[in-house]
Amino acid sequence: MLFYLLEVRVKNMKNVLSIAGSDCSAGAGIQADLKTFVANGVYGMTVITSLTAQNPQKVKMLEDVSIEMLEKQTEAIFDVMEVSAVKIGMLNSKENGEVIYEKLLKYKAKNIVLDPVMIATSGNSLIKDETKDFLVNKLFKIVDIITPNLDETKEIVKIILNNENIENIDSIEKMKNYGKVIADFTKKWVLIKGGHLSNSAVDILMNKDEIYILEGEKISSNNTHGTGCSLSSAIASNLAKSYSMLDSVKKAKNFVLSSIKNSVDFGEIAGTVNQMGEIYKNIDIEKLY
Ligand code: PXL
Repeated sequence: MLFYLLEVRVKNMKNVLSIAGSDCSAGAGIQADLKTFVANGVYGMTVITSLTAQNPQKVKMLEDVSIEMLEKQTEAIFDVMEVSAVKIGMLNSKENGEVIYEKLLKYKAKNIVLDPVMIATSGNSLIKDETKDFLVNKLFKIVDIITPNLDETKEIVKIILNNENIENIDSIEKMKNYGKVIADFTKKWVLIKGGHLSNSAVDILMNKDEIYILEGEKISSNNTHGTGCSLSSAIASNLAKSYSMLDSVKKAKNFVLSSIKNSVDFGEIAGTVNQMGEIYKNIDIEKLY
């Protein structure tokens, strides 16, 4: 009897790398990034910066990987793989930040999206203070876009202006002003995420010459763990596929919106976004295999 093995390969799939922390409950971090890559049709890879023992309520423990382990993971990828875009998430220690900085320069990495992760959804800090300075003064200068939320924007502006007394961001006007400080300082694209504004869900995309006000649908949900990670990873996926920065961000926003609308509910505790939600609605998995 003859068996024919039919091998179907996905042609021209772009490779995208996430350099980020692990969230064992898989709502955020590299786990969210990998799900985002799958849902966006790119081949996802991961370099892990830190392990966290956490659930949606609390980070119980955080441990950075060693410098050598971080170096080896990065080399293992870049030595042999084509990398069409990079997303950077949690970077706790400055030493780990320095490794990433050197490697990205060495390998001439392109399409770099930096999510300046500072605080977990549960409220625990995911970055050392000295690393914040390193991000702003070094890493920001070699990436293509930075995607801070309102609290992170405030922290970044404090560092750039060397002023502790920066007001909270409570309006679109302030988002624009603070965004301009960051864009002028870095000469890069900045996406200020306004999801935490009380009455709107406007994001502002800008660089030193252009500004786009991106209106969003505000949906009240308790299941938003992973939105920031998913957004930055989706932007990286779109850049890898050669979309412009504006289109990459707009498509990523649509993706996150549908991931929130299809979120996973864990009952009492906060739920998480479901990156595969839209796809699941359109296919019957039981019939596939
Ligand atoms: O959402 C930011 C984030 C990034 N990376 C890790 C996280 C979180 C939030 O919880 O745990 C590992």
